[in-house]
Parts: sequence; C-alpha cells; structure tokens
Amino acid sequence: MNKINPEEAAGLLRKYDNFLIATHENPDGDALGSSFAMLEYLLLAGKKAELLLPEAIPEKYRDFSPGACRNYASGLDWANYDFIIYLDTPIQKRAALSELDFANIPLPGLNIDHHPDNMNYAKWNLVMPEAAAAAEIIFMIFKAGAGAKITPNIAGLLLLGIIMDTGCFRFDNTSPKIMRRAAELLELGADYHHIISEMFFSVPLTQIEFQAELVSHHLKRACGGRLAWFYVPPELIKKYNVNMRNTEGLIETLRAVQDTEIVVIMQKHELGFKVSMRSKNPEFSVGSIARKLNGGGHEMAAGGLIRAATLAEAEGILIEHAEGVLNAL
Ligand SMILES: [Mn+2]
Repeated sequence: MNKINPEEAAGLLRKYDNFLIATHENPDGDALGSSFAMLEYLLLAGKKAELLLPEAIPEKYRDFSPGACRNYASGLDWANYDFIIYLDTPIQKRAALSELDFANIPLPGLNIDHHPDNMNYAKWNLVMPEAAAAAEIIFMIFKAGAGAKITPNIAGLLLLGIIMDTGCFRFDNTSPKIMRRAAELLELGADYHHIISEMFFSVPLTQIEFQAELVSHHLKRACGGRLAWFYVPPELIKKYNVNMRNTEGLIETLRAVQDTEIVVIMQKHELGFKVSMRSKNPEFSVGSIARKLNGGGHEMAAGGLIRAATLAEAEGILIEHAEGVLNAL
C-alpha cells in the first residue's frame, strides 16, 4: 500500500512490460479518456497493453476508442500480464467486471485516482483528490517521462477526461492550474473542437425529446426549490429507447435551474431507488448524503441507493437527507 508521486508512477510504467488497464463500471468521460490515453501511450512506448472495459463503450465515446479493448473479463489469463493499472476507480471491486476475484489478482498494481474516498487498495497508489480528473494525474505521469511522446491524439484523450470531469470548466474543480494544463494539452495538439462537437453538439433528437417530457411531467422540487429531482419512469426510458447508463445530460438540465442547490436523478432499482446526486455549492455535501445511503463519490457529485418500497417513501427519505444538508448552515 505505498503512496507514490507521478515521477515514481512513471518509473513503474517504464519498468513493467505487459499491462492490463482497468477502470470503473459505467465509465464516464474521464474513465474512458484516461484509459484510452494510457493504452495509446503504453503501446507507443513499445509495451504490450490491453484495456479491460466493464461493458460496451458508450456510443458518444466510440469515436475516441483506440480499438485494443476487451469487453469481458471471462477467459482473462493473468499469465499474459505483469502489471495492472486502475484508473479513476476509488474502490477496487468497482473496476471492470465483478466476476473477477479481486482478492486474488496475482499482479502488482498501480491505482491512479482523484476520488477523495479512494481506498488505496493497490500495491502502489497515486491518489490526488486535488486533481480535477484522473486524466490530469496521468498527464503529470506522462510529462515525468514514462517512455513515449505525448502525441496530439493522446493529448486529446487526456483533454477529453478533463473536459468531462470539469463539466467543460464550469464545476467547482475548475482552477487556474487545470486551465493551464488544458492549455498545455491544446499546445500538444489536442483537437478541442472535435471533443466539444462530439460531447456537446451531437445529442440525438430522441434524447432531447425524452428530456422535454421529463421536465414537463417528472421534475419535482422540495426545500423551497433548493432540491430538485427527476424520477425517471422505466416506461419513459422504453418509449424513447434511451440509455440511462450516463445521466450526466439529465443532471445538467436540473443543475441549470435557478435556485437549485442539490439535484438528483432517481431510478427504480431492484432493491429500491438509485440516486445520482450533484451539489452546486461546496457547502452542501451530497457526498455526506451518499455515505448515509451506503454509496460514495465526491462531495459535489455522489450516488447511492435508497432502500424503500415505494417512490413516495424514497422521495421522503431523499427530502429528509437534503433538508439535513441544506439546513446545516
Ligand atoms: Mn474522474
């Protein structure tokens, strides 16, 4: 359980030869940008590397995929690798497929992450909660010199991670430092316009119609409007055939509403109701709510599960927790 710095992490990338890269389930832009960048970089450094993804790459990220990814852990032969890298993954068992027996992974590993609740579970851990994205930490490792050049494509993949984890430089983790690092990536040739076009200007029309119906019929508010949430009925998901694996776009809609402080997406789950929460103000920690719901995440972005039999009951529990946080000041 050693804590290391980016220079030492670069040393590990130079030292080992056959890498397996893993990231968290339901991978977001940072998880994917970071993983693709790491894969490309290691291959360019003349290493063998494979990326293990827990599921198919979400549609909007397919364009960025370098190709050499495997989607299933079954049949994975540990003898093919001598090192495992975990990216953007605070808890080891959230990485890749749950069928893997994580307690018995026979490889030394490096855990690169910026989640403050990271469990430091690997042999080597580079966990920097002050980093805006895992991609930012990886950029520092590459800059320290880990055997390859940062090509325009690699720079673009790192910028993708930073853009998505900062909400395009709008979230609380936006700082002069991250903007300078993003500028450096642009200077290295990252294709900013391509990223923006794919991430923000390419929403399928059905997705927008789905959101319109959600806003019209399923937006609820409490705590004087400071808490707002969508309950997303399964019928609606079916009607518009939307993929609910990535709910970032929906969260954005709620977050944009004036005077909201805490916004939540609720979905039916076999054990109750799953909640994905965001806070607009560092003083109101949705992380603290998530921890009470046996979930996790950052203080400003977190998720958990409300064990309740009915929607009304779950909403009552949500309101109670939100009131606790909103009225603490
Ligand atoms: Mn991240």
